[in-house]
Amino acid sequence: SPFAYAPAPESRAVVDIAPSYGLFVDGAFDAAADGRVLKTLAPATEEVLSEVAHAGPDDVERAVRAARRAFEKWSALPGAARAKYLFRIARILQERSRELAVLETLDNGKPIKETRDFDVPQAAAHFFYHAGWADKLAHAGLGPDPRPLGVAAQVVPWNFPLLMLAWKIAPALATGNTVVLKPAETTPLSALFFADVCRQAGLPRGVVNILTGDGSTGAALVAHPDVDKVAFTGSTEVGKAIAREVAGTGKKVTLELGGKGANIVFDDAPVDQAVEGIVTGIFFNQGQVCCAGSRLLVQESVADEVVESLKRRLGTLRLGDPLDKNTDIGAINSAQQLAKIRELTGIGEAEGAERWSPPCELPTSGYWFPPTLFTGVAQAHTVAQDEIFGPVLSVLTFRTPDEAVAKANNTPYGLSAGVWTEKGSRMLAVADRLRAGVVWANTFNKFDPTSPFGGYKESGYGREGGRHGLEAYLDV
Ligand code: TXE
Repeated sequence: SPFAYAPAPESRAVVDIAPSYGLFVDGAFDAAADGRVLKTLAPATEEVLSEVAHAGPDDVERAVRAARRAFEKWSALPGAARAKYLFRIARILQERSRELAVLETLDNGKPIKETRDFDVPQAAAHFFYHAGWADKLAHAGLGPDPRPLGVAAQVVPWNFPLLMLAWKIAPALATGNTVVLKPAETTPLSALFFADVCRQAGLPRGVVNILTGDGSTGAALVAHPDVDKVAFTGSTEVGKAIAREVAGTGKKVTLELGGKGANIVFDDAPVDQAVEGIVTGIFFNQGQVCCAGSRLLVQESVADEVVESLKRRLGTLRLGDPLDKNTDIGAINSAQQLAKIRELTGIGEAEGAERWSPPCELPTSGYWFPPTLFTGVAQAHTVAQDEIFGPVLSVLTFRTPDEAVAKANNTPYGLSAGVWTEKGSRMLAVADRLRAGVVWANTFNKFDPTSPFGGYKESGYGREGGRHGLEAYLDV
């Protein structure tokens, strides 16, 4: 057929991946003190991409010391001087965006159109935005002379490796803090690329240090006595362990944890537009998004129409090679995450919810899961309560706005929600009663560095982005 699908793969040759990488401490790349390494795979193929150093306690010690030394000078620079470095970093991220997008797609498994159009430009946007704050902190409404905290220990997850790094490093540097950041064990490469960007920008040594490693590295970093501030994005379980660890130490902490976002669709919402928002809400990044709209709450009178339309739309999603520019659904990040998705969807079926996926061929190697809907879901079902963190949408219905609000709020989480209605008064009334850090109106998964982001309840505390995000890195 003249309309046959032609794959359009981005060239992986645009980025050089070295066979091994050291830790980035005090401006140089070095092996771990004990020589340990860990491998990082491409989740789409299970090919080993590279070997990175696995930092242990001695490396944590060295990195925190380097950050402490750098803090003296960095925090004493005029804000305008720090801004110049942040602007430079932002521009280099833009200039090297093609390399970075390919690298992130290879290491994470997400589609190139997401890394190209979202992760990398958003990361640059966070550096531009925070560069603008660096010389205006006295006007941030936080008192005349806000002070940096000192050394920030930052632990980030694998779902947005570069973007979560940007959310953490940009505000820390703008406010005069120095950083030791630990990327997730399955996605270390974009953080190491970022270390190279820091060097290229001439950032003074020790201001940013990158320790690759696993949870034990993260735990040692968080526990280090010379750390002043801990910023964590990851599982609720580890977030709680970190909160216990820092309790009583005086370290400041912000936590951005799990979610079970509700996308609430009223009967007056335009169905096609809502369906697009529902799809973006749960299938963006294979649903591995803390603020994913993983529960659809649809008004009973339009439930059948919305679900039918949603099924037709899911049939058009392309799953496959993440480097293909037409791919909508990439690979799941790790074997461990895939196992968790399989387990929870298995429980969903066993508990009696009805499971549906469009016909969809999965590649034979790599970690893959098809777009999946659960209908006939009750409030108490595991798939309505637990964060699956995969391309899996649970559909529930409601009759009245009160019922929609009650159901949306009925989880231990409170990170995100979406409301779809043409009625402005209803939009405002419902949004007001949702216990979620972000509520999107007739859209979903929209982000901007000017907006504070963060959770209620077990989704964590503190905000990242916007003016409120600065508070997490300042004493006032
Ligand atoms: O998270 P972990 P995992 C959720 C999602 C997912 C589940 C498990 O539901 O299925 O968590 O994912 C580091 N002290 N989210 O196991 O372990 C770890 O090395 C300090 C939601 O990958 O929390 C990594 O760098 N650090 C989420 C980071 O914490 C520790 C994003 C996150 O890993 C540590 C990711 C410790 N004791 C998963 N243990 C979101 N909020 O977006 C591990 N780490």
